[in-house]
Amino acid sequence: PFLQNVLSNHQFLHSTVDTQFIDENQNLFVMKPVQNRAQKLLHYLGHVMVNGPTTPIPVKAKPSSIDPVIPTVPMGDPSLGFRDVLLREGPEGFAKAVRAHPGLLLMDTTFRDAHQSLLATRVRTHDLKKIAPYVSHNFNNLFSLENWGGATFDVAMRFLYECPWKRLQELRTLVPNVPFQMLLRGANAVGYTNYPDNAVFKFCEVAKENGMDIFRVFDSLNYLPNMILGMEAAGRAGGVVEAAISYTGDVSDPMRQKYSLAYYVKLTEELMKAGTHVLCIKDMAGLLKPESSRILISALRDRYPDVPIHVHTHDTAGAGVAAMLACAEAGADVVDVAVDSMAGMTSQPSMGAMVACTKGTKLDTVVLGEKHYKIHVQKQKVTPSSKIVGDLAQFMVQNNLTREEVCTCICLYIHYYISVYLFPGLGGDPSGDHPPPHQEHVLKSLPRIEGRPGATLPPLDFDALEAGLRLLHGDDITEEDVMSAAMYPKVFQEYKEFTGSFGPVDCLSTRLFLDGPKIAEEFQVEIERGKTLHIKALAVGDLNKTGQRGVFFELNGQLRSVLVKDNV
Ligand code: 3PY
Ligand code: ZN
Repeated sequence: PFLQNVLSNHQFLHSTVDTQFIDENQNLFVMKPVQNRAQKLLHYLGHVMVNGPTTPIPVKAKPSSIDPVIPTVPMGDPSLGFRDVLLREGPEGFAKAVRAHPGLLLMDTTFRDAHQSLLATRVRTHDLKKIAPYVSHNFNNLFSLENWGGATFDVAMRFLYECPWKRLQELRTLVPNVPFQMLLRGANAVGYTNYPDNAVFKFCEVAKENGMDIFRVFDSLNYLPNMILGMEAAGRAGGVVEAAISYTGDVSDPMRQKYSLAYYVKLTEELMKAGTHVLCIKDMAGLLKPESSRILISALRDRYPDVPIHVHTHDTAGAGVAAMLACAEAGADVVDVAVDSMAGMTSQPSMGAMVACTKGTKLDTVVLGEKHYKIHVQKQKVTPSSKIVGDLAQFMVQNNLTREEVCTCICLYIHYYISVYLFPGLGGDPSGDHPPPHQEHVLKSLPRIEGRPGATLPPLDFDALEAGLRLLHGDDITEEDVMSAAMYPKVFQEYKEFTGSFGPVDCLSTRLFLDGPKIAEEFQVEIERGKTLHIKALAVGDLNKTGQRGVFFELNGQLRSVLVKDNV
């Protein structure tokens, strides 16, 4: 109608009207096709109603049929937190303030590792956003909130059909006062293999621009060149660098010499030389016990009195709280916990337990009062080697293979996962030798990468990548999209195709997203600020001759239908 009106306007047609404002502000006339997005969402909902969830959920948890009650927050800004120190003093000043803090500090992993460990990383931005203001107002004394990186980047696009960058941006707006922390897999960034160096640098730069503060950098093999590359990328982006040593073995057992105290002390020395702001012990398999914690942390504290020490563990064996208390008593500044309802088992130890165990002592977290515990909101080994080991274990079980058979036969699978990825050096080098089957035996004549794999990869051509994406997906490709495609080209492509067909599914509540609506259910979907769709699910029709069903809705008071192929 707008175009018709303009084209029938005499003045406009004879150029006697000043249209300079329009010429200079053409973006004002880029109208978003609201109807189209609505129709796409109906198509998605119809699809879920006919065929069930589109997202494989490898955990037994089901979305609750009861909408959670979101605790209210007072009007006005939340109290200041450590982020204010960071913004004011920079990473070095932040590290000093952490070290000077009298009690024990906590990082809350609920938004990242806790659900990565317990719920296959399936917690959606929609839900994180709802609780974020409460976290900002009540947990302002946290060292940090781990809410990004690790597997969340990939899973957001691959299974939740949402943009990981948007999650970061939106949470940043809602939580301005608590530092955000992410997990960076060294030269593997948030992926499973090395990227060209410039891709890792750019990734950290864009993450920092979007609100990330602290970068925990690790390598699954503690391969120093891979770690240093990640640390440099995080540091150059202006982030707090937290170099993380992956912990394995048992430093309290004199019989276990490969990963001894001397090994960790030496590695720490290298990381300190490389310039880390914070030192982290990353006990990703939950192996730390109180005695090994005491031995390790006191040795590092004695040698490096000024650096903040941060300890990460998993409560897999149930010893998490005991181990973290021992770490704190031996001089650790920060330990990782998750809110009680998302703690324990393969997740982090419970926040409530840590708070209660330190209350009234010199380690008092001073963070939280009792009221916070009311909030209810198989993993071992470390990525990407955890994936290789998991895949290999599955393959061995499926094919009934013994350890000896794996060591002697070179079947297609082993050829791929071990000889193509691990043994040629794509994953970096472990300390000492690879375990049997030895490299030469598996590799035979295949080439072997010497040194850090990313160092020999050609730089990524961001301009060419962006141009290709624009061609495929249109002009609204952002810098963040380019980085998503750089990390996960195929996953990004599928994510764009999915949202191209099914619209902004991230706007749906989690129950609607996973289960779809019940017949006669009425609900609202806010597709953008101020644009809310009022939808009622009316009926699912009979199967027609072509194997499809009509699904009927009321959309903003008007009857709408979509045809869905019945795959069941
Ligand atoms: C990840 O890389 O996602 C991890 O959580 C490693 O422990
Ligand atoms: Zn972890």
